[in-house]
Amino acid sequence: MIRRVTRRWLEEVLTSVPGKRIAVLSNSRIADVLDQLADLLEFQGANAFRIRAYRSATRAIRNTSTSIAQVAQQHPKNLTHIDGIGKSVAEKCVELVQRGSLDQLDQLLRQIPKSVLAMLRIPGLGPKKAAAIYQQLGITTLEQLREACEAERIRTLKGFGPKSEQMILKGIGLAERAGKRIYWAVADQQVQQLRDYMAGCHAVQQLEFAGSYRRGKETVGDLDLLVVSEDSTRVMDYFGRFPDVADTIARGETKMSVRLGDGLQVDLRVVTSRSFGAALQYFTGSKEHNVILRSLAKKENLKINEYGVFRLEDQTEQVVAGQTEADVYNVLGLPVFPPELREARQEFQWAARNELPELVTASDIRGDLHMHTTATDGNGTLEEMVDAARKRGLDFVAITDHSQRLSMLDGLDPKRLLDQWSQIDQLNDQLDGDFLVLKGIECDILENGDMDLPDEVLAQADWVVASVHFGQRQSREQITSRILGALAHPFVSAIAHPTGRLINRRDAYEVDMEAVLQAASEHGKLMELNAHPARLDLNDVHCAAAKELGVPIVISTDAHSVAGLDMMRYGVLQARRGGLTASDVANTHTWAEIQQAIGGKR
Ligand code: DGT
Ligand code: CA
Ligand code: CA
Ligand code: ZN
Repeated sequence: MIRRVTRRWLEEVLTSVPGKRIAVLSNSRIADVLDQLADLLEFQGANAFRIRAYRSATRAIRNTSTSIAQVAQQHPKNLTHIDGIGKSVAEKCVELVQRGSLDQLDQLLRQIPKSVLAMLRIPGLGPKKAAAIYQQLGITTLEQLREACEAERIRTLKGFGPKSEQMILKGIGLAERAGKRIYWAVADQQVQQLRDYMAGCHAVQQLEFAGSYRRGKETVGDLDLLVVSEDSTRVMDYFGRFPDVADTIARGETKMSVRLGDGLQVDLRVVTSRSFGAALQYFTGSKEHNVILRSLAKKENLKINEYGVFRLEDQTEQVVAGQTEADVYNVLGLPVFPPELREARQEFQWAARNELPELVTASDIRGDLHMHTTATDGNGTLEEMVDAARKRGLDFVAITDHSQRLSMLDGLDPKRLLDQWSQIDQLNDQLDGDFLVLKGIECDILENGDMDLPDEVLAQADWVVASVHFGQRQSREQITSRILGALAHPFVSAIAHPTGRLINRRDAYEVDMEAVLQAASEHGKLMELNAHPARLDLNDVHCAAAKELGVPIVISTDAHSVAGLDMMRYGVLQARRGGLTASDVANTHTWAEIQQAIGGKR
């Protein structure tokens, strides 16, 4: 186990800004460090009891609401009063909080080759198995590991089989991809910091982030920063002093690339105001979109590049556009495509027919139909979640805690669910029509295709999202038929996170999405776009396919805390990439209208 993808970890993604020093170490951050220490000790073959002690301590640290950092600072002796934390772990906590690192961990990190550490990061491999591979086959790099899998040498080791080779190969792919691209939401935090910082440079006249970030792509490879200035030297000097810059990769007259502390590359280009629009258009991309644009320009006898649009007349080039992005597109007879649509999918056809969709915006959203409370694995109480949703200007929410099968998350059995629903009735009475709380449930679709709760219970819900949490490794036929079954079920309203993927962490399960969307359309059901930055499920392409079939998308935060409600905008961004308008998105409508769509009040 390197780092299981737990809900807490997913929430943490958003609070762990890469490269930023965190003033107070969060519990999950502390647990991550101790887990890493345990991993490396296990890799070295340390005493199993010691490792187990670390593991149970990290579990305890993740599960307590007491701030370990605070206790370690103020009353270090009290640390051992927390269940699961012994003397030696307590000492580690104090050291970590005081020094910001652990001496023992630093030493181990120096001893074990970097490439071996990369092996430890492969999902499903784990320290023990990695150690066996390292010691018995002498494998030290991911490349060697891949070769050994392909040559079927891994299965010669005790405890490994053909299946493990397949798993490792898949894991290598994931680990490699994970190292290269970051979640859009994490890129966004870095962008905000850079924006704030660059605003302090007087030589900067205008500034914009282009590239995949501006297009809202689910993951971002590097950041592309465009600055208008007359003094590129000053801008680049200032940029180089950004506190999180780890090293400068390259620097020229007007171009500079740096690497930030967490490995993220930022490309800076300084341009004149005359060519800002052209540069913004060019560096926003995508490359494929630009290829089409260039060929359209050529037909008009125009040339387009990052400096402007030029007309070729008698061997000379006349500038016809460049200052604004609108000029650049308009001179070619095109509308200004929203950046999210610039992927060379359908945008040019839409423009030709004058049918460019007016994309949904965050302010169109009226309700949030998937969230959890302290009744299961959420951090906010029913009242806190409702209060926070009202403060965010929503009109309605559905409370959708987990169903009983998720027993480790305290999933609700019929009795507890009905209790929660009567609390919701009372809450609605108090709210007196100002806001609507819907009685919902996130009901598991069991391995055999049955729903996790009896029909007579589901029949009383206002809103049921059905999801696959177990048996994700079943065949394409099995999983598809489970989801088709749920869609045919009279009391199911929508399918939650329909492919189960976790970006950079876990692939989507095998499912026939065409058949699923077809069935959703036939039964008048909705499909979720889960807004969590690590999910974004359905993705942009699936959303576009749903739209084609007239299947409404419901964008939901799946919030497990009050802060989780703010993830809505990440979902909206992907919906925009899928070309969805407000009317394509169910939760831009009133609850009464949504009810109509899912077949009226039952
Ligand atoms: P990323 O960074 O991998 O997430 O994706 P992008 O799209 O940000 O790609 P990047 O950073 O390599 O380049 C930024 C933009 O610059 C890209 O979207 C389009 C433009 N661009 C870069 N190289 C070329 C090229 O060779 N031809 C054309 N037409 N455009 C390019
Ligand atoms: Ca980029
Ligand atoms: Ca770039
Ligand atoms: Zn959920």
